[in-house]
Amino acid sequence: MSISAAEFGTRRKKILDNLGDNLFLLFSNFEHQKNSDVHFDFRQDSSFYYLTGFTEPDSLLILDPIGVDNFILIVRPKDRTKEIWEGFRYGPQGVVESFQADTAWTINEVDKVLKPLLQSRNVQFVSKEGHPLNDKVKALVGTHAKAVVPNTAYTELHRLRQVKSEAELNLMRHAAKISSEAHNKIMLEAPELNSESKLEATFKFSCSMADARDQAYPPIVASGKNATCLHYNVNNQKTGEQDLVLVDAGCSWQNYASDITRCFPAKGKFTEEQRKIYQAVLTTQKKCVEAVKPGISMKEIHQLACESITKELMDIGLIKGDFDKAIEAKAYFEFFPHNIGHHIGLDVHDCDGLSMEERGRSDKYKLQPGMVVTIEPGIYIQPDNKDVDAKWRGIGIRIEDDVLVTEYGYENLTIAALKELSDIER
Ligand SMILES: [Mn+2]
Repeated sequence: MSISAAEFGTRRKKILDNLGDNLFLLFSNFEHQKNSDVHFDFRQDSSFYYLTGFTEPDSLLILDPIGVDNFILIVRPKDRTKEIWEGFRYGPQGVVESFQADTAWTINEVDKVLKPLLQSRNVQFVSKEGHPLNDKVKALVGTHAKAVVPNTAYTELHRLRQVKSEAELNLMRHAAKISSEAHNKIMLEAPELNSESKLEATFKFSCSMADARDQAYPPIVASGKNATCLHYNVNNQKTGEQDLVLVDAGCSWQNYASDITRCFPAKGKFTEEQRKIYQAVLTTQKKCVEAVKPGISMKEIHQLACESITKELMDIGLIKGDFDKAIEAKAYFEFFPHNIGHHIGLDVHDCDGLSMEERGRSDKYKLQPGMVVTIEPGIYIQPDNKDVDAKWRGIGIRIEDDVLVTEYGYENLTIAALKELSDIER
């Protein structure tokens, strides 16, 4: 199970066909220092990976629609000493043989390769501060190219990445399955574990034992009132007897992400208040998942979530007054301050051409078959919310699944992760 060389080729062809006579340049990621000569785990740039399948740092992709060579890679040179210390490198010859590059050169030869290609050409590229070739490429483009023109290829690339192929979906299904099982395992073992750290370790252990070592993002393991902080991830507190634990975690498989949130009682039994809020979120989440189909926008699903949460919180008594007036005044926003979800793929927050603020609130894009989105409503009652009775304060609940848009509706990729109250307590 992987993306075939032919599929990587098809992706490049779609970009090449859209370039006219422009030259397209795309940097890979580069390594980031953690301390002294130690680096953070390296992860390839998603768009660079999408077009090449190549996972080494410090590289440069050149797509030239009118040249003899359409697909050119600039990569680190073979280096026996470096390879003894840091591991294997493909080198130029290796990337021609293994990644179907028409030609490849080392990063030391970038002048020689780029200069003739740039002469009186329009170029599409975005600079990447910190990449070892960034300054040099910027200078060469500035001196030799005709102009830097709008990066239409990058826009097209994002559009392509939104709609997943069957091969991509199989990788995402696999990531989703491993993460779903890891969530079930952590729920099962939770009563024996008394800290966020141990719960996080259980999740990661389960993924790694399924050979999915890479987490798509730092896991959020938030007990008690920590769950009311949306991106809590210090994960270093002891869990209390009465605490709910919110776990937002997902592994990646061959760079494709999964993203799941589940909440469960640390010791296996919901309190009355936790149960009511949980049921409100679950009802809303199921309604929103069922709304996923081609032609609907994330904004419409977000609106559905806002209305459902408002209704549920009115039934519980946490929002008072007239329904329409409450919606108009955005009374839900105090309890549900984020978007209903986002695209997911190579990036956990996958490209959709929108800013973080716009995600889930834009009518710009209708869902299409092959897109995968998260559906993740939540209700968070801040510990300092003096408008509600003290017994409600500090409850934070979110439920999140990864949902594929199909021709007629949806497929929930993470359905195996338990979310019914009775299943969780059992
Ligand atoms: Mn998410």
